[in-house]
Amino acid sequence: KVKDKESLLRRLMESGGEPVSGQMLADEAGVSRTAVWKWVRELEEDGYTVRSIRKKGYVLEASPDRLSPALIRKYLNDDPFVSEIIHFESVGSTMPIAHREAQNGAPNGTVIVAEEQTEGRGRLARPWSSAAGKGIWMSVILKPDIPPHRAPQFTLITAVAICRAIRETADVEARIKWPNDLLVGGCKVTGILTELQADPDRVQAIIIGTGINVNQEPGDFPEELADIATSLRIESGQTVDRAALAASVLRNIGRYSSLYLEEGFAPIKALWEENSDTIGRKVNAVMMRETVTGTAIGITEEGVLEIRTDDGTVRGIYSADIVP
Ligand code: BT5
Repeated sequence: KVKDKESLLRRLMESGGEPVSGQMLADEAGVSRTAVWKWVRELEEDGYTVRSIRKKGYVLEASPDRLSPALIRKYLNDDPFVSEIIHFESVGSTMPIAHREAQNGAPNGTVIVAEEQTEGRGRLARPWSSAAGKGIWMSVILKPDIPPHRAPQFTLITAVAICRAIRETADVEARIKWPNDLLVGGCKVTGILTELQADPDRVQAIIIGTGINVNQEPGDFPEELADIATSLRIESGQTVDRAALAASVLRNIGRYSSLYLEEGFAPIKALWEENSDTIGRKVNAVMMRETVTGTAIGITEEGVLEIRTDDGTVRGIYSADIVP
């Protein structure tokens, strides 16, 4: 039902190019035709082109490159996972907003997405570069009924989901670097940040932050990232539709979370290992107090990375930075 500019946009998108009568929209919304016209004006201010055809109604002629909830929903095509999409032009970080929403009762599948983050962050409060209109800076709220020690597996579930979404939407093969990076050609294209609200024995909410570099060109990254970061556009040579990619990421997070909750970690583990850039490599796992050196041989059911050191012992790594 039409009730604001977002729902009006959805209606115009669904009409598939047929004019939608202003009077009909006004009646449906229980507002005046002038109010409908004001929503149309707001859409035009957001960069949409809406044509008004006399005696027939409104037609959506062009959409800007934006992560508008209506556009993401169009691509989601009735997929049941996403409950609400909250969109911002510019925020500090989507993470604290998602935490607040989760605490205030937002359901499983609530999504916070921003065109730009001015204080995007990674693990250990490291900065995450989030230029306006160039990527997918998004936090997803999940509320699975699981004990807290299983929560880190959602980083791996998300990595598998984003790999697939990137393959489907941008035709780029990304590889997973344990625990939370996706790489293309050795450069970082995506970072995942998983945070938790939990009681001692039960998860209240998992907040999954996804930072996907989509349409940056080589000169767009800050200097310190020039050699370590890449984007889907740089890798594929083509601009990627961010809304289509965001929808695919969300659909796949929904799909793989359900698979995990129904069948356990085994199917995820297999997919993860298939897409892994870490397994089989000689690595250094750098942790706060020590560095473990050896060959990465696999992940456990808990998502712990196993490294066989040179003296043959196998060490389980819960959290570290992996460097060559
Ligand atoms: C991560 O941390 O990779 C997790 C990044 C999560 C970002 C999302 S965006 C939506 C949500 N809201 C947030 O505020 N965050 C989440 P970590 O493994 O600690 O990696 C951080 C490091 O990646 C930095 O120290 C840089 O070296 C590098 N980096 C920063 N921005 C980058 C970018 N855009 N692309 C590639 N590498 C980047």
